[in-house]
Formats: sequence, C-alpha cells, structure tokens
Amino acid sequence: MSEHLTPTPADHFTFGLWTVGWTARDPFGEATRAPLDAVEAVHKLAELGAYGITFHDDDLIPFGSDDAERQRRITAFREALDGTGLKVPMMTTNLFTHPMFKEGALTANDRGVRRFAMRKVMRNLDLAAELGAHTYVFWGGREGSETETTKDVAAALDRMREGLDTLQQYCLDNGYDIRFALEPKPNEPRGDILLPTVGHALAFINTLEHADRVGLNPEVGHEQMAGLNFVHGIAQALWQGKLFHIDLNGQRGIKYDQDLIFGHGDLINAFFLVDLLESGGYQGPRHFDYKPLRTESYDGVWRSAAANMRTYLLLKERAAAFRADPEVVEALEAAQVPELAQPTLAAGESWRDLAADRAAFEDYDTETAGARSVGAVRLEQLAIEHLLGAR
Ligand code: 3MF
Ligand code: MG
Ligand code: MG
Repeated sequence: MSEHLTPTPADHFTFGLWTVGWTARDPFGEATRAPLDAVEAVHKLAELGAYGITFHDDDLIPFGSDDAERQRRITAFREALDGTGLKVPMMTTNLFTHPMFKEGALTANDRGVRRFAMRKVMRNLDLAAELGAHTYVFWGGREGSETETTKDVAAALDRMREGLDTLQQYCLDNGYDIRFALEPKPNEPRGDILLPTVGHALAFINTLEHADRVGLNPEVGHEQMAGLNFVHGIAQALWQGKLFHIDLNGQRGIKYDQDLIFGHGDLINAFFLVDLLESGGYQGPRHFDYKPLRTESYDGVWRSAAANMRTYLLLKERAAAFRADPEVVEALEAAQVPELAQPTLAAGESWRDLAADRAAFEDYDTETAGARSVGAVRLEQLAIEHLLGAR
C-alpha cells in the first residue's frame, strides 16, 4: 500500500464509539455482534491510524450507572486514551434512547423532561471539558413529531433556542471552550424532525444569543435522505463559517438512514466533497458516523473502519490529481468557472453606472449568450476519469 494511503493521526480521522460499537440490533432483528468494550475500541482505532474517538454519554457510561461505575468506566477509558494518544475532539448527548425522550428532549411538551435533558447535557459537558473536547454535537433525533396536532413548532423552536442559549451560557460561565454543532436530519426516528436540513439549521442559528459559538455537524446521508446535494450544503456552511464538524458516511438515495461506509453511496458526490474539504479551509476532524453492516462479524467491523479512511485518502489523491491536471485547468477556464469570482460590478461602479452602460443591456448580444456551450460535460467527464483512475 502506498504510504500516503495509510492513515495516520495527522489525517485527523475520528470515529464515533457508537459506530464500531454498534451491535447491529435493528427494528426487525436482534444484535448480530457482541458488545464492544470502549477500551478495546480505543486500542483498535489507534492501531488503524485514527486520530480520535467521539461518544454519547451513554455509549461510555450506561444510563442509570451509579457514581462508582461511572468513575470506573471513565478511568479505564482515560487510561486507554493516554496509552494510545487517541484524542476526544467531540462529544455529544444521548437524548433519544430512553423512553422518557419519546416525545422530544429539549423540545418535549413535558417541561420536566426538558429540564432533565438540560441537566443530562450539563453533566456531560463537564466530562467533555475534562477530556478536552472543543466541539459538542446536538442531534435532535426525537425533537419532532408524526402528527401536526401534537407539536407547536414555533414553541418548540423557542425551547430549542432557550436550551442552546442556556447550555452555551453554562459553558461560558464555567470557562469551557466548547462550541456547539447542530446535526440536521429530516426524519428517522421521528416522522419529521425539527431543523431538518443544513439550510433550516443555518437560519435558526442566527437567532441564538451565542450564534458565533454555534455551527453545524452535517451528515452526508442525512442531507441525501432529503434528496439534497451534500456538497452544496457543505459549501454554504463553509461560506458562512459554520462547518464546525462533519459526519462522513454513505447513502444511496432517498430512503432510511443507511450509514454506509464513506464512498459506498453516492461516490461522485463523495469525490467532490473531499475535493471541497481539502481545498475549502475545513480544519476539523474527518469524522465517520457509519454502521458496519449487520451481516459482518468483528473482522468486517475493523475492515469497514479501515475502509472509511482508505476511501477518503483515495478520494483525496484523486481530487488532487484532478485539480493538478492542465487539461482540467484549461477546461475550467473554458467553462468560465474562475470568472464567477469576479464581482458583477466593477470597482467603484454603482447601479447608476450599470444603468448607463449600454453594452450591458441595450447592445448586449443576447443571441450569442444564449447559444454558447458551457462545457459542463467535458469537465465532468474529466472528473469521472480521474475518479476512476483513468488519468
Ligand atoms: C443519527 C446520527 C447520530 C448523531 C449523533 C451525534 C447516533 O442518524 O447521525 O448518531 O450523529 O447523535 O453525533
Ligand atoms: Mg445518521
Ligand atoms: Mg450523525
């Protein structure tokens, strides 16, 4: 294997403990794998060249554990981290598994559930600060409904805002440098989830008290479940300075959340995603949120963890080759792609100058503009040829 395709911590690959640790229980069948110990997950991921591991509170410390059990698990986990050098750049809360959250957590109609949810997050933020995590993800899996009558959406958004404002204030007052990243998803497990897409979440963030400390953790499959172009969503998140974190995986079309290995879904979109992440200024972890196939035993689990990283590195190599190809540079020029960076008005020009410019309108050759060939086919085929290793 060429050296640049062997993952190292410098590549900043991270995995959710719940991914490799998924025992493959699904709505129709029992688990097909035995539980994975968190300490073993840390050692295995470090061996494979990962940079870090992330987790929900309940992934490490089962819900309802007493203080002694909690401490025992945290200590063993910390020792594994110290022994391997694996980092915890992101943490998150499970606000979806316990039956109490069936109607929502931060936006449950029941105020007692909301207050419990906030305390659950606060306790885990203390641990996040202790373990050095600087990003805290909020995936509101249960924040939604199946029926219009049971949820006052405006009130729910008020409560979501209240929750996030209060929890960020908790971080600031405790001196925790922890930014929040909202993870949109259109549906599953709820029929409809609030803040379903990158666009909804970006608009909502603007209403927050600490908007500068709240960004996004978009997931490939979640946007694709809604039929959206993930690369476009990520480009806008980057443009707005809001790509705090990312969940990489694979999805094939509009259906349930497949959580396939990265690249094992829409491969062309994955190619352009890596191209964008590597050139668009994203500095955060390359975080995999996938599910090792239920058909596989632990050999397949570790193979799939390695596959995520190798596929990313392969796409990174292919994207770099695409960008370096002189024919691509020429085809981009021919398609006027660089020209879009040029402002529409000249420096110092006003709408009055534009209105007086006969060449822009009265004398503009609309026939020629309408008849021009954009060159998209040539460019896209060049990308496919690079992706397939044909160039
Ligand atoms: C579900 C998800 C979640 C979130 C996680 C926070 C269980 O579709 O993607 O994984 O990613 O809760 O990171
Ligand atoms: Mg998912
Ligand atoms: Mg996710």
